Amino acid sequence: MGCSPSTSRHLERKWTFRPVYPNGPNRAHVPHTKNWSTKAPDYSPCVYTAPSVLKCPSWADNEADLKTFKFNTIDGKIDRRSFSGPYQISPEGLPLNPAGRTGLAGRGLLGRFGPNHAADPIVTRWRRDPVTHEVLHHFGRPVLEFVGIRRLDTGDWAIPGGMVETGDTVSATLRKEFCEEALNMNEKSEEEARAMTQALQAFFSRGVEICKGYVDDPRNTDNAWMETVAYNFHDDDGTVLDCFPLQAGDDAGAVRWIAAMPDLQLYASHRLFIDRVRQLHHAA
Ligand code: RP5
Repeated sequence: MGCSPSTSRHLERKWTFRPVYPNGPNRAHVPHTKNWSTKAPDYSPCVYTAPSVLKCPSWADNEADLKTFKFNTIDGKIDRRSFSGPYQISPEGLPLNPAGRTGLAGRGLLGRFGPNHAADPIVTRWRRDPVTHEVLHHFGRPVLEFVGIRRLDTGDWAIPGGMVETGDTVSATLRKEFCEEALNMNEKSEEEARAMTQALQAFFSRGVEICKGYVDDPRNTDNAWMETVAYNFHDDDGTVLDCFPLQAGDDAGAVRWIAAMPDLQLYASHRLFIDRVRQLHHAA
């Protein structure tokens, strides 16, 4: 099977896989029934919020204002609703992870108490023979490939998603994250960036929703968790993306087209999203 061109800022980097909390606390043992409605008297997780979050950057909640947050609603400009429906609040006033206990309390590396909303653009095309341009098959089914990035934090391959910033829409975030992480738009001139955004506008307006909900992200804690909206943008004849060479940017260490095969190992719940895209396109 032919390899597609890919570029990377960090090809020389020696990749290792790292846990997201290498120097942080160990996760406490999670009882068999991690559900909040089941009492767990011995459950006593560490409370940990990373110093970078406690510094109160614009993307994080200020812990001092905790009592004023309106959970399960749109709180001013911040959407604190979960795709899973209303979540419980602890007697201390902290949101409780709808998936249950995680072994770690506090926010860890996440900025918001409760749901932290992200968007994941799954950009796909058919894998083609580099010479004949014929679509390649595996056991009679066409092979899809998607644009994946290597995360700088854990070293995992992932979909180039990112957080929905306050005031931004999901659709704007999908395009922005792809352009920043997979096309290195932040390093382009204003003119180039504008041309790129315009050229991709139609492509990014034809997305198909793949998944909306809780993500099994390694940063999740008892009081803060990731939720995402993943969309598929498919370049059926490969002509749209051919005009844009991949180049890693922002918090992506590398970028490439990856064959969407069933045995992939990806960050968080991303493999599940890719499986759904494969089914959608009746791919191998
Ligand atoms: C995952 O974290 C989401 O699916 C999304 O891909 C990503 C967003 O976080 P950052 O990449 O901005 O750290 O749970």
